[in-house]
Amino acid sequence: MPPDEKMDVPFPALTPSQRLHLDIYGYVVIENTLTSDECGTLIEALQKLKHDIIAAGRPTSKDHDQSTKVRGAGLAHNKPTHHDFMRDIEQADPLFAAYITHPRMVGMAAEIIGGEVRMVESNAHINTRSPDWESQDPTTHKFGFHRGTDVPFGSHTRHGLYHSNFVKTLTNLTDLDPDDGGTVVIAGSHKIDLPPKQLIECAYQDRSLIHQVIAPAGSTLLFAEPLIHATGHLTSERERVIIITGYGPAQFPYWGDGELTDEFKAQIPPNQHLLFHGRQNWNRRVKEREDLMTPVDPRPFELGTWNQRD
Ligand SMILES: O=C(O)CCC(=O)C(=O)O
Repeated sequence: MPPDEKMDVPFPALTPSQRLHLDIYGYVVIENTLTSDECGTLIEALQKLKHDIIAAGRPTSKDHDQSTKVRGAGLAHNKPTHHDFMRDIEQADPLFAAYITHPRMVGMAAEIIGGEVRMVESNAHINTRSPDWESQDPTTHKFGFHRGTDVPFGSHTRHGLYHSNFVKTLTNLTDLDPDDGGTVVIAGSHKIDLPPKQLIECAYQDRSLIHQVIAPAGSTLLFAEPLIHATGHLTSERERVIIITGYGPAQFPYWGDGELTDEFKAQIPPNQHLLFHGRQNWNRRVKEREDLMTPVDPRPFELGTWNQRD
């Protein structure tokens, strides 16, 4: 690929201690990846999308007819609920494309994947507490735990460091106090090749194995998808708004149900072609951190304008 077709992304994108945290636990929370103004504009755009999807009769992302969806996006579940999970949001607002192409997000994903990356899915959640929250005992609450790929297929180690071929950047746009339903994970489960059912049962027996994201707005949970995770238990009166990009190696397919319009495709600059279209090739063009102690590339990056990046 000619140099002018590569995006300028930080490498390494994590400090040594952030990298070690991810290796040990399968996740790390990075604060201040987005400013409060950036969170505010993203929340506004997501609320508008949610409003427009409801006004359009709650189309699901699985609808084959793209014309029923709202700017390419749809819901995971079409029944009215306290938890709206919006899928395939990549074209629904230029701000969402700015999140997907944010150099810090791309750089963090690339560091864990260990080479060139593409976007494989793009989602957001807006949720409040469930109507029956008062009848649920927080000490015995059961989460919707799952993993996105299994440990042996989804992971490799190089230079002593953990890598995964399916990584998410999940950014909370609202503050997450302990009652605000931040994502929960079974810490370290990204390396444990046992049936998830067993790991989940053990985590319920010893809840210290379950870690929850408690972080100010504008923090990103970077995690490897072999890590077992779920939406947390929300009991406060606040609404939670999060935005998520799933990244994979460049030769993986996009596995959402959106279809890029010709108008959107025409706006993709050459240096983001790989991120949106991937590359059909056996070569994953490895770029792996060689030493835990290599310092982070600390340059600040803005949400900015998605298709005007270096
Ligand atoms: O809602 C959350 O915090 C978790 C999202 C999730 O489970 C996922 O992206 O796979």
